[in-house]
Amino acid sequence: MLESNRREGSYTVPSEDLYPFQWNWDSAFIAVGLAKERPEKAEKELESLVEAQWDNGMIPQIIFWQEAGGYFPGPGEWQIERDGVKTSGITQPPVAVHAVTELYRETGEESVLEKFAGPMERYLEWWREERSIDDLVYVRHPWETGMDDSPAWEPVMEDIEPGSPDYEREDLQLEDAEDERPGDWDYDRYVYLLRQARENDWDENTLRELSPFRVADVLTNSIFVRACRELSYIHRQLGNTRKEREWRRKAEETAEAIRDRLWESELRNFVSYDFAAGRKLRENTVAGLASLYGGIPDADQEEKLLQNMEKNFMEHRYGCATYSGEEQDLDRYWRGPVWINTNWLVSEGLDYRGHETKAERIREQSIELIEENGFSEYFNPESAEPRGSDRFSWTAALYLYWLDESYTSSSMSTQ
Ligand code: 2M8
Repeated sequence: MLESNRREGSYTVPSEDLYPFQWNWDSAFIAVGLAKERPEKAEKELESLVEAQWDNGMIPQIIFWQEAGGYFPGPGEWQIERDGVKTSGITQPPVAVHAVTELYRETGEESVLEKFAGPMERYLEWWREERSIDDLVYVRHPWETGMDDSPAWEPVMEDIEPGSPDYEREDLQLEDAEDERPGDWDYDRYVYLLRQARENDWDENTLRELSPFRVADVLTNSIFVRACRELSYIHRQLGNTRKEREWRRKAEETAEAIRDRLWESELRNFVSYDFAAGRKLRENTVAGLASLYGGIPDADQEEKLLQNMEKNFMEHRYGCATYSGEEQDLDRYWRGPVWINTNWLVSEGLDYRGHETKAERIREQSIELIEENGFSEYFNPESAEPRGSDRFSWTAALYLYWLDESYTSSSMSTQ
């Protein structure tokens, strides 16, 4: 399936029917999954991501290497072409840095580190320079978080008056899409934010003031911290002691800001912060649990986070649900279903912090879910029924990662 989703021998589309281009964090998860069995393909996957990197260091969310129908918003809507490459004008969480170290650990090839150290460093510097306020990184579109219609974004989206933008969705052609995909209310605002940024030439200085969506997403921040740690590890391997220390310090600065400013004791979870309105977005989502992956929580926070996880995210037949709260809908996108990439982030995080049994349970449940129901985009946590696209690449790639019997957590070497 991964072979048939690969294009031009280099990158893999998330799925043929719904997402016919290259996506940033999808490619990173795919490279993680391919690193052991097909390292040369994992390397190509990352090379094509880096090839589309903007001069300012940003790696785009979508790269339109070739024409394909069936997706909105396509290249015509974004209207961006740089050095002959068409892309979108936003990014996604920087999982790619960890994919590089994963590939290195599997192959032992120092050339991998030499090739990717520069681009990954420029990417993380871009986050720090263009997208951070007081040590927290922020996103300016729900698509940048990867968890597009998370209930956490609702208060921010409610403050946006999108008018009646003219556009046509393509995703509703998929069977049951109306019950599973984000609604038109969300899409009107997605389009509004896209067009506002386009009208302002994607200029981060302007948008930092103007965009109504400026959110320190806890998931992106946790992944950013982990990425800084992985970059520090890359520098250590390459003998760059000064940079090794510098990136470890940067990781710690953001980790501290998350601990101090994003903890929500009533929920026993970390939450995101809305810079535009100056408020916490108090929703209990898997994004907060992924703080484990960044090694964020202090001992007390960690104990409470694990209690919350057991009670509210592992209560179904299959864990982890992506959201627990009033807006929960176990069939709809990022509002409750189990996703394999967030299960990977949480289980890696649990291993990282020494909770191997809990990590193992999530892996076992994920493997069972996939073996009985296929490589779906997401799953209903109670009925296990497949949802979304049924040939979804990161589901297959992370399944390969877990299947490997000699599986050992890669995370320990960066501690
Ligand atoms: C979904 O997001 C795209 C926009 O980026 C969409 O719905 O059109 C999300 O699940 C995101 O996390 C994922 O990277 C992307 C491609 O799989 O699809």
